[in-house]
Amino acid sequence: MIRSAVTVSLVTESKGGPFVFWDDLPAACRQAKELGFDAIELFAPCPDAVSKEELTSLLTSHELQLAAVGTGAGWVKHKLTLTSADAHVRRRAIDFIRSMIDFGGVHGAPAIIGSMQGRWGDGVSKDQAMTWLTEALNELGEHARQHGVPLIYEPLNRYETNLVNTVSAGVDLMKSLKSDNVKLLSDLFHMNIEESDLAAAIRGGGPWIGHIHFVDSNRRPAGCGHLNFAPIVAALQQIGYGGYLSAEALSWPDAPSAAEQTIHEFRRLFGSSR
Ligand code: LER
Ligand code: MN
Repeated sequence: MIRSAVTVSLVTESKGGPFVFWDDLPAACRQAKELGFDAIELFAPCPDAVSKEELTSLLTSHELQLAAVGTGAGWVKHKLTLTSADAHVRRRAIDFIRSMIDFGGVHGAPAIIGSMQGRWGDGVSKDQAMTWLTEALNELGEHARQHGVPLIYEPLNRYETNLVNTVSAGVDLMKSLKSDNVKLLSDLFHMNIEESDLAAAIRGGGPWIGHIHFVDSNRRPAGCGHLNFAPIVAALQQIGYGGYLSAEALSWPDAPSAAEQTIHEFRRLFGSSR
């Protein structure tokens, strides 16, 4: 069954970024519940930003799931990437993601590797960067297995990485891994920049797609840009997608309106068919 999620950021350095709710996790959970979301996706500065007990209590009292946790704070706060020329930085990046996998894993949620993948250049060849990325995904994918969750890897648009920009390049990377516990994230904002046909790209991603960032062309909530969602919904149904559509969108025009717009659009698109 396709389920709805809404993002919550606790990372002050990311202010202005594509997250719906900010700073106040209890208030975000209350509003997510009131609007009828199935889950939240959490962007936290570090694994001890919220204790296991507090998060369990917030999720259970609001009957919410944890859809996923982001790891981008490792980049935003500490400038760590998996493809840095500096071996010490690469190791710290892996350790940070490992700790975020454990943070989400105890709540049954996968961690997402997006901006932590970094980019090639500055003395690092593309081949070298892809080798480091592959090694990290294999190691971290197997680490996630103990929690019974996959590791989620996100292709990004060309302005954010030069490693993997499309779903099809993501599938090639997934096929090259030793670990079979890594899945792709399809973010409709990035796809709108990189794909020539979003629905065809989703069909090509098929079973490799494990998470969706549900957002419009301009990173505003779904329905506030120029994406044509009908073929995207048909493609998701065709591949039998059964994960989250998670609103990683700007808080536009404000957080409550962005969340409300997202859930209305989600219901309009999926109605009773999910
Ligand atoms: C960044 O643009 C993004 O889409 C995030 O999900 C990656 O961490
Ligand atoms: Mn995203």
